[in-house]
Amino acid sequence: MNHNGESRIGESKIDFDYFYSIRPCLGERLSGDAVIVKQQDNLLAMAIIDALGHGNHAHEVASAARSYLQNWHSDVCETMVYLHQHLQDSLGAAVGLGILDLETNQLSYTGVGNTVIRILRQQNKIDVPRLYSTEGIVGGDIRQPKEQKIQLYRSDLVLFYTDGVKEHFDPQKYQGIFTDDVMTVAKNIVRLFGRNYDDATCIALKIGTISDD
Ligand SMILES: [Mn+2]
Repeated sequence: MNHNGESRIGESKIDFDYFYSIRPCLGERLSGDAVIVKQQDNLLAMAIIDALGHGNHAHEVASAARSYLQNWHSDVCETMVYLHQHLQDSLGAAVGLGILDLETNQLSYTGVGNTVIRILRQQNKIDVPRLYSTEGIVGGDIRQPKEQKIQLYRSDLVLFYTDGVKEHFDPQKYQGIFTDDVMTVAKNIVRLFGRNYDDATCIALKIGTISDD
């Protein structure tokens, strides 16, 4: 579950570092949440999946979604629609999909259901536009997915988490959120803000150095 990534493209260089932490619901051995982070050329795809319910059955649905997403498309909405079709005979899932262009540092996002994407930016407390998921259940009932784009900058912290983590947790309640490494951040968010009676999952992605030399 520990991954570090670095990408060098042409003359420019963008580093990123990520880690994800998945903790099953109290009393369950398997999680109904799943994560995939996969780089292909200059694109980094990230998905967070929260299958309906928890336990074994949810785990199977989440695993099916995860396997399917091994072959993601560069268009987030297209990927979401295909995944929706793939999960049609299942209980369904909430899914957040992000694709980061490592040349431009632009993040495309689409989400269905109650997974959360949150971007924390430290410098000057500049407000970062919020990205939203639309209502629905992937595999059940969805509207046409909407793509949202945001420009990321060095030291931005991108968090994806499932509803087992408090949606509006206060980052101020975690002092080291901007200074700790991504492994510590992902684990601490689950530990500090997770609910015991649901699967709780967090992906922490930190944008690193961008240089043209
Ligand atoms: Mn959940």
